[in-house]
Amino acid sequence: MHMTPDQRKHYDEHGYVVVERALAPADLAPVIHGYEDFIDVQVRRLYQTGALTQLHAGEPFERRLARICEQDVSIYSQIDLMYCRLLGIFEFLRNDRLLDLLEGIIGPEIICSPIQHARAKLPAGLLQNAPQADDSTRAQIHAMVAENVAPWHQDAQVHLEVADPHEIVTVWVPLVDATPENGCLQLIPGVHRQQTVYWSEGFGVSEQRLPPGDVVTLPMRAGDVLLMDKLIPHRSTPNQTDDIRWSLDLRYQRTGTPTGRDDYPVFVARSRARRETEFTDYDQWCRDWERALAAIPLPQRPRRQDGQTEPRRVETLL
Ligand SMILES: O=C(O)CCC(=O)C(=O)O
Repeated sequence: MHMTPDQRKHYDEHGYVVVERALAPADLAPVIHGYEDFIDVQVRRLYQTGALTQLHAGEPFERRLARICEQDVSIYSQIDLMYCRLLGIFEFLRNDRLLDLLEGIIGPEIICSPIQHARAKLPAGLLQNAPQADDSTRAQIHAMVAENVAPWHQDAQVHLEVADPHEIVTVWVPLVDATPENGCLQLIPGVHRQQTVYWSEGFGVSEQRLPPGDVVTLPMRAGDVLLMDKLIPHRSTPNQTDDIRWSLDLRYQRTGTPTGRDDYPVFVARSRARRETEFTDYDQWCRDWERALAAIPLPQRPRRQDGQTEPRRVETLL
């Protein structure tokens, strides 16, 4: 599906657009089934060792991992896509419907940035449902639930300054319906026009430091896709339901531009000019991530050098 002129105009003016029903269930199914299979294998392994006393096999995709986490959190910590490295995810990163939308913004030469995540946003009340968990598990649950609530930030905060002048599009894809109850995204439109990185790595930006503007809450259905400029401030709110709000957030940009995280695997997702450069080697992708993470674990990646809260103006090069 290509972007309509109205969608493109909305993106330019507001710095984001939600494309409803951009993806079919068949586009998301390999990702969801990949996670279901991954979780099932891990659960059965933990059950064998006695770490889990229940399989929770009857629970649906959006709830099973939450029930598991009440007892053991080790699966949760492997869920992000660079650790899990599912074939379904690798294929999804090159999904034609996604790339068609992106082509409307970036043009036909597109790379997939390594700044990409799968999120299993846990219920805020998970700890209350885990009275039997030991102290260490309870502490981990507490931290995991907290890290799932993204405070106000711009995605430009999480790449190095070298990528500041370049357009980077965040693609946010809910795998289940995202609602105000389970912690959908909120954003402040139009801020991209100020061409300013407002904060550095200072996550947890206070409301007082936000650039002025109305906050838009974005409920989305599974199959909808949000495209968002890297300078748009956004956050997600706590998940007040019993289910997990699963989502992917991916980033794409024009081939040849720095991602600002160039120690990690970047690849050509689409090239109309040089088809042979499109990256299709799943095993190589796995090896590339393995090697990169062994060299620099994600928590130790280089960070921006500018101050925690000083605004930095950027001139976008197109
Ligand atoms: O999915 C979320 O809850 C937060 C996502 C986010 O902040 C991002 O993609 O930058």
